[in-house]
Amino acid sequence: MASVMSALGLKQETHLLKLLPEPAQLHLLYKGSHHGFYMHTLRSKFDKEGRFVVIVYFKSGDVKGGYLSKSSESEDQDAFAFEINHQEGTPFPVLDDSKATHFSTSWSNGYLKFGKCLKLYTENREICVKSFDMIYHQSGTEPRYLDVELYRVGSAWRELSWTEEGRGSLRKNLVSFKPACQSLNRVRVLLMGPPGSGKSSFINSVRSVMFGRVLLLPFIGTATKGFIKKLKSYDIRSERGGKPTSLTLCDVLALGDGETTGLTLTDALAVIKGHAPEGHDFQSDAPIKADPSINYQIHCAVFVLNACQVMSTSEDLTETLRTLQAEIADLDIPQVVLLTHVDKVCHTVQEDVKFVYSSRILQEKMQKAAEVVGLPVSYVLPVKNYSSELSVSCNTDILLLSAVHHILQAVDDTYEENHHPTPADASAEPPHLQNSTTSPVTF
Ligand SMILES: Nc1nc2c(ncn2[C@@H]2O[C@H](COP(=O)(O)OP(=O)(O)OP(=O)(O)O)[C@@H](O)[C@H]2O)c(=O)[nH]1
Ligand SMILES: [Mg+2]
Repeated sequence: MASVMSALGLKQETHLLKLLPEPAQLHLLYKGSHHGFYMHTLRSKFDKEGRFVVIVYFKSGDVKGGYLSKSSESEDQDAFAFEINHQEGTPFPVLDDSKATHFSTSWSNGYLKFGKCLKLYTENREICVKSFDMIYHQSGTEPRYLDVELYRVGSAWRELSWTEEGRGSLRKNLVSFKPACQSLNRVRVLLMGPPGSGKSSFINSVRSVMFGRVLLLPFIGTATKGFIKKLKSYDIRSERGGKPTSLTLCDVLALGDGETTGLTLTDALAVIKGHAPEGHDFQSDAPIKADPSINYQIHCAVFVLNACQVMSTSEDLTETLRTLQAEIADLDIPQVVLLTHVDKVCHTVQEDVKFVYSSRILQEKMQKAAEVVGLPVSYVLPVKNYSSELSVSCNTDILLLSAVHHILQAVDDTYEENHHPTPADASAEPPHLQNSTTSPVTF
């Protein structure tokens, strides 16, 4: 099927996706201009079960179609017809509501019909289209309609439960999370990325999720060389004034475009190995004097990239990211990529982040992010940080919590397999946290 190209434009697809009952991906099964305009060919492409979309492209540029939630002959109350133009997609409830869609069994004079809105039927063995009272057919050299396509409506490529319950259980998972590796009491996660990629915003956003309202903290800002200059750790508490969860997120100076600006490789590795003091000021040009007596080891390295900029990542930054990736892999420390600003690259996602795993644009950005860092796409976690809104919203929370969940999962997967507790691990806990439930971090 790879050689058969869908005629559905990206904008049309996003309008269509919004009409569907839940986030989904479309898989092209049939295209008239490729497979032939025969009703029986179209009919043969319907699987026994499933959800489908039929689309008719008219010569005028109009796009009309219908959605079926089952391929059987029985009534389909969820079916609807639709029309898509440049601005929007409009659904039409099927007019003959007792038979929302009807599919004839006999292909010789078979038809597929969505009430009175749209009917595909056979005339002279070829498909004709009737929309309300207008009839369109492929006549001679002057086609009245251009193409017919059939898509299977598949699940989004990653599935998440976009419900209040889904949010609740992800939140609960974080609150009750205990690392599988018993010598780890806390999981320290380091966020690294270019200036403005959203490292500090992610910390602020995760804390906002837990507190149930968007926090307005002073550490978010824009500066070409990086706004944050110090190594700073933030415990994630279950609620305002509540107990810290097992997760600590660490913020550092942004990565530069090469070795001459921003966080250096030596400093990054000193931080990851846990030999850098909390509060270390990277502005002072001196490299960190790694102090092996300090042990604030990082358990997961997160590369934070901005989805708006990922396609134009400079060669220098790519090299920095790949070098770091290789060095960190050598230390047996798990790594993931956090792809921020997903709301800025796709309109559908901007309206609702639940479309993040249906969006072809996002899929492309995630592939590029994986390639830039040198990790598989399954390690890329898209998020939308809270940046302009004042209150939290369920689906944004879900995407953020799901990213946190995958980070903790990566830690568990790695440390369960690779980690052989050594005496040094006993002090993997920062000294001030041992035997104490209170943390020096005041947030
Ligand atoms: N729309 C949108 N804006 C974001 C997102 N994440 C961050 N921002 C905005 O991007 C800007 C930079 O975010 P920061 O969190 O300060 O970026 P940073 O990576 O910490 O930057 P440095 O500290 O300079 O290294 C801020 O204006 C944020 O509000 C996002 O997912 N979506
Ligand atoms: Mg910052």
